[in-house]
Parts: sequence; structure tokens; C-alpha cells
Amino acid sequence: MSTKKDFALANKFIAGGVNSPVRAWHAVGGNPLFVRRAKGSKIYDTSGKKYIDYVLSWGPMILGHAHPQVIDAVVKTARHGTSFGAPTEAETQMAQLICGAIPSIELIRMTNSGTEAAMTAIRLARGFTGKKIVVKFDGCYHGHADSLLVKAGSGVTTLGIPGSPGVPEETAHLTLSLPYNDLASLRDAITKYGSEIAAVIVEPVTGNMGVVAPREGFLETLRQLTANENILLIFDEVITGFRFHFGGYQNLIDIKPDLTCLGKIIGGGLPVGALGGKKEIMERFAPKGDVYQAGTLSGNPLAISAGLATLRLLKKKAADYSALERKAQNLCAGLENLFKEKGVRVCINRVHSMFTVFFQEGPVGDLVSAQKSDTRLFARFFHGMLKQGVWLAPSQFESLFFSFAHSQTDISATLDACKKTLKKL
Ligand code: KE4
Repeated sequence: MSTKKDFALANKFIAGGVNSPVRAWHAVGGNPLFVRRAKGSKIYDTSGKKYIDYVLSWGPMILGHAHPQVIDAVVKTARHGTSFGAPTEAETQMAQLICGAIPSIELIRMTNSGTEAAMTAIRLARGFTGKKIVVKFDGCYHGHADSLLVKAGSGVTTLGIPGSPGVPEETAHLTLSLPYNDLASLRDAITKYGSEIAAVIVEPVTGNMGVVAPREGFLETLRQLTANENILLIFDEVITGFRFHFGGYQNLIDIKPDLTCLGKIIGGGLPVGALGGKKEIMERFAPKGDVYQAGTLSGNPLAISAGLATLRLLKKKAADYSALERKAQNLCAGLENLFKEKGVRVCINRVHSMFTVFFQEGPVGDLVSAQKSDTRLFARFFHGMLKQGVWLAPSQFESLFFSFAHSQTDISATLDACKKTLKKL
């Protein structure tokens, strides 16, 4: 069946034809390709065409698709049942592995998505501090819970407005969205609302406005300011957890948030999220504490088996992360040269093995600067690369990822595809 027919049929039964909006390619136009299978660094559409994949299911597939040891672990587990709704030893092993890798996490609670982890973090912070206001940053995405689908208000430190129909103003007004990397507005917000702020949640390195790194001192000051005001600091490491090394980005910058959201990589491609943090805070969760949180499939055997297999392999590869970063560095340097030769102005933001090619001069340090990108040119580049067999994220405002399965050959083929695409751009 052709993509057009696939999508028409999907639209007959699935809202918008997709189970997550970004997959519909509205930002780049055209009918989204349907995928039949994937292996290593490659993904195949329903016509059998092969692509080098830099989306990697939006981050989880750091080992590459269908890693044999991950698949074996899932198959082996499934043979003994898929879900029990009772504690299992594997969940304890998973918790122990994560707590051992990220020192700020003394206790953890598994969820089924990053959204659940972030939503739960907000409730726990409010329950623990007895305060209501939550601070986030423009361009950061923490899943689709009401409190986090909030846009910046008219003034920098005016309380938020709904980011989607269905989010009540009353809810949105309890969230403040500030410019990322902007300490002045953070200080103003704390001066204005300090005694009412329960938590600040931040992507320590953002992936959801495209890749934007924290400015020197931004996160350190965030930690100091929140600690001084009894405000919980939540690091949303759903993307960055185990992406740069065997641990969180927080380990690399020696900052201990009070709570950390995880997801993606720790599930090895199966539905997983997690919330972890200080013992005294996490113990407020039911059943020991009084902050309610639950999930039929939280910590389910299949997801845990994929996650455990993935993390155990990553722990063995701990030394290879620098090679992973070097691959990303080589590709980005090659892309930079090709765009320069062609006279196309791009700003490539890369943090270790995640990167974004912004179609603009740059620099890109927050949402306002990111939005100066030429999204139409990006869309043409996206389709050109697709034609050349390279699968990029179908949005200028997303991150691209490298996996341990990407080879030097993939890098050369990607640069060749870029050269051919730029000729036609
Ligand atoms: P999920 O509920 O999609 O598992 O996780 C939400 C989430 C939370 N925090 C961060 C930093 C995230 O990046 C995400 C989800 N990321 C998007 C892509 N940037 C998922 C892709 C999609 O929505 O289909």
C-alpha cells in the first residue's frame, strides 16, 4: 500500500492518522512515511526503502534498533508472562541500577511515560512543599499534562496561559513560563512569587526547541536560587538520561536536583518513564506517604526487561560514549563545511551525541532565537535528505540523535546525501 493510502486509511480510524502529532509531518508537509521495521542505524518504510535514522524513536534507541540482546531479553521475559500487577525482582534491579548511576536519586518510582513522570513530579512537589506555583521555561517540553501545557503570559513574569484548549485558565495560572537561559527573569519571578513557588522544572539540555545548551552558570544559579527559597528543582532528563554517559547530565555538571524525570533510553524502546529523587521527598508517595500516584503497567516486566538490557549494555559501553560523541562531532563538522561551501546559513547546536541544524545564522540560545529559523527551508532540506535515504526529525524544533550502531559509512553516506540535497535546495 502506498503512503498516501496508508495515511488515508489511518485517518479513518486514528485521530489525525497518528498516535502522536509530530509523526504526521505537519511541520514539513507531505504524507508521513509508514515504517515496517528497523535494525541498527537503519529504518525501513513499507515500500522497503532503507534510511539512516537520526530520530531513533525520539531518543530511546541509543543502542540502535532491534539490538539482539534487548530483543532476547524481551522475548525471554514474555514467555513467562507480560504483566502481573505485582512486584518483581527485575523492578528492584532496575531501580538499583538507576540509583547507582545517578546519586541524586535515592528512591525511584517507575511510570509508563515521560509525561507521567513530569506530571507526577509536579504533584509531588506541590504535595511536599504545600505550595502551588510551578516554573517552567519557554521551549522546554515535559509531556502533555495540563500544568505543563502552558505558554508564557503577556509579561515575562505574568502567570501562564493555556497552551492548549482544554487546559483551564485556573490551572495555567499556576504555571509561570520564563525564557530559557534567562537568570534575570528567574530572579524577578522568585522575588515576585518566591513564597508560592513549589518547583522549577527544566530540561538541563533542551531537545524540544531543538538542541539548546544551558548558558554558563544558568543551572548552577537555578540550583542556588531554588535551594535558598525552599523551591524544589526538577531536572527533566527524559532525553538526557543515559544519553551522554552512564548517568544523567546532572552528574557531568555536578548539580543535584531534588527530583529527576527519566524516560526514553531507560525503557529501551518500550513504554517507560520514571521519577526519582531525595528520599524524604519520594517517601511522600503512597502507599508510605499521602501523595497519590499509580499505574497498572508501571514497572511491567516487558518494559523493565528492555530497559534493564539496554542499561546493562550501556554500562558495559560506558567508555565508548566518547566515541559516540566523536561520531556526532565528525558528522556536524562535515555538515558545517557543506553548508558553508553552499553559502547556506545554518547554526548547528550539538551537545555530545544530540544535535540540531537550525536554518539561520544563530546563535540559538532560547525559544525566541530558535524561532528565527527558516522552517520552510528546513522542510525542503528534510524532504531532500529523505529522498537521499536519510531520516531526520520532521520538525526544525527537535533533536537528532546518534546511536552506537551508526557507522563511519553512515556518516559518509549522510554527508553525501547532504551534498546532493544542497545542490537541489
Ligand atoms: P512521553 O510522554 O512522550 O514519553 O515523554 C514526554 C517528554 C518529557 N520530557 C521531555 C524532555 C521530552 O522530550 C518528552 C517527549 N519528547 C517528544 C519529542 N521531543 C516525544 C515525541 C512525541 O511527542 O511523539
